[in-house]
Amino acid sequence: MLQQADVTAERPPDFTPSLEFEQTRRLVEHGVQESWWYLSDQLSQLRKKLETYPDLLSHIDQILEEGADHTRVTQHDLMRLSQLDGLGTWREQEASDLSSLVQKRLHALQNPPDCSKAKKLVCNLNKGCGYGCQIHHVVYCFIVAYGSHRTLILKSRGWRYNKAGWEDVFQPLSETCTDPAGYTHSHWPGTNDTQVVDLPIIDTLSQRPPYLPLAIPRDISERLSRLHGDPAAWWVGQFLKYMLKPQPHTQQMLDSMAESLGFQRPIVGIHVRRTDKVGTEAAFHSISEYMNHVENYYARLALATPGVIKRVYLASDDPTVITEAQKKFPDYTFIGDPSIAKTAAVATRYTDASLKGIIADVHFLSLTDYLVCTFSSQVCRIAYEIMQTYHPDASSYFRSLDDIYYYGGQNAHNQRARFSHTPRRPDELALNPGDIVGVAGNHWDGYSKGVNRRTRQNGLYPSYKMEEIVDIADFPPYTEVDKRKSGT
Ligand SMILES: Nc1nc2c(ncn2[C@@H]2O[C@H](COP(=O)(O)OP(=O)(O)OP(=O)(O)O)[C@@H](O)[C@H]2O)c(=O)[nH]1
Ligand SMILES: [Mg+2]
Repeated sequence: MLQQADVTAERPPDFTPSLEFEQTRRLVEHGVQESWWYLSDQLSQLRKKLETYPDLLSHIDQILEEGADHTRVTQHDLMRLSQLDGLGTWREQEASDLSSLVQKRLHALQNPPDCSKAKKLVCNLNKGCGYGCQIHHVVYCFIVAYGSHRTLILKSRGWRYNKAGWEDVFQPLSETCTDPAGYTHSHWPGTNDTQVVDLPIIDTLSQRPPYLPLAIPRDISERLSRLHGDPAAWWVGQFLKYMLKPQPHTQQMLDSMAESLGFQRPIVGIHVRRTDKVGTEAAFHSISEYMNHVENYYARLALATPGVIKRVYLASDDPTVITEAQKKFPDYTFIGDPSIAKTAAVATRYTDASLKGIIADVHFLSLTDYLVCTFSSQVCRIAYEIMQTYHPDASSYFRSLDDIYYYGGQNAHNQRARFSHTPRRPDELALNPGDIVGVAGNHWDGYSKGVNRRTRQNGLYPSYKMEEIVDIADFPPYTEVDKRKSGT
């Protein structure tokens, strides 16, 4: 978190900001960021056209440097504003209350009074893909379990990362109910009376329920939209919080690594996904690209806390990245273990040692103050989702070099135009206020790409004129659980 240690206002009793106030505050934060991305990209383009005019070049470089600083100071002040008048203490309390509410519901769902009679949803961990993808697969199962009010039973024997299964590294998803047995069985969706339903992977799911990601439950939607800038990521994070409770020996491994690596905050997390991913599903990005954003983060932090040690936790499946980073950026302290990256190579990826490595990397990435990575990788998206469970609202504590946040197999992600837009180039969308746009991505230069659902036109549009549409779905009520005292 960018520190605001000097802002300590207490929360007045019963103080809650309005939904509109918090949404507008976040729009301003995004607007400042998008404006600078737009201007700096335009200036860089102009710079390329003026390469034969050295005087103009140095003037443009000066604008780029000082403009970045203008932006950082405004962002610093906006961060302070988000803490003033009791907003900071309200947010802490609200985040903690909402998380407790959801964790209590998940605990009740997973520990039914009589397992032999409980409605169950069976999920097989062995999806043929990497750890990040498999964890997201289990989250999807868990969300469907919550949405269909069934206890999630996880089958994990013969897991490609660890033959002994999930419980060898993480605690079981239930203290009382892990048996898939039942009187009646069916494939998804089954009927209300079917006791045990088998869930396929999201890729082949037919009869998709409306509550798949990025949807959040209606009964907490207003509180969550007020609290958090990315409610869908917060919601997914709550499932990860419940699921990824380490077994004692896994916890010991993480603790002793934290000690031997000297993991300490403030720290930025970088995830560099290479090997099988590059050239197939994502582009190559040099370490300098990641470090530009790390520099920017530390320049902003220096406004509040000058002179901090610039630490970076560096995770990768390419063991050469860490030595390269240390050589090229000697004023940074890089923390990371090249032997972990070595085990992440495709040839040794599905081994016990590799599993420990990826658990540790995701854990430490999620504990950083800011993430620089490619959201095309599930590894970094999981770290971002878990990060949301450690802060009241860490929705802006990241910079992705490629995709925006998404969930594999998600329902449509839409934005709404707040203002009209007249295209200035042939590849730009025309927008009327209220138009719904299906988002494909952000180009991080002031423009996003997507489809205007009214005109069916595909193209670029200015990100600053848009607002996010939070997908709100009906889930079953958990009012009986909410009424119970904690711990029962
Ligand atoms: N230890 C470690 N392992 C990694 C790292 N990056 C990738 N890996 C390994 O490579 C696997 C990548 O597969 P997935 O988890 O499916 O993630 P992805 O390939 O980035 O994402 P998709 O292709 O979209 O599924 C991980 O699960 C790890 O086993 C890293 O930074 N550290
Ligand atoms: Mg993959």
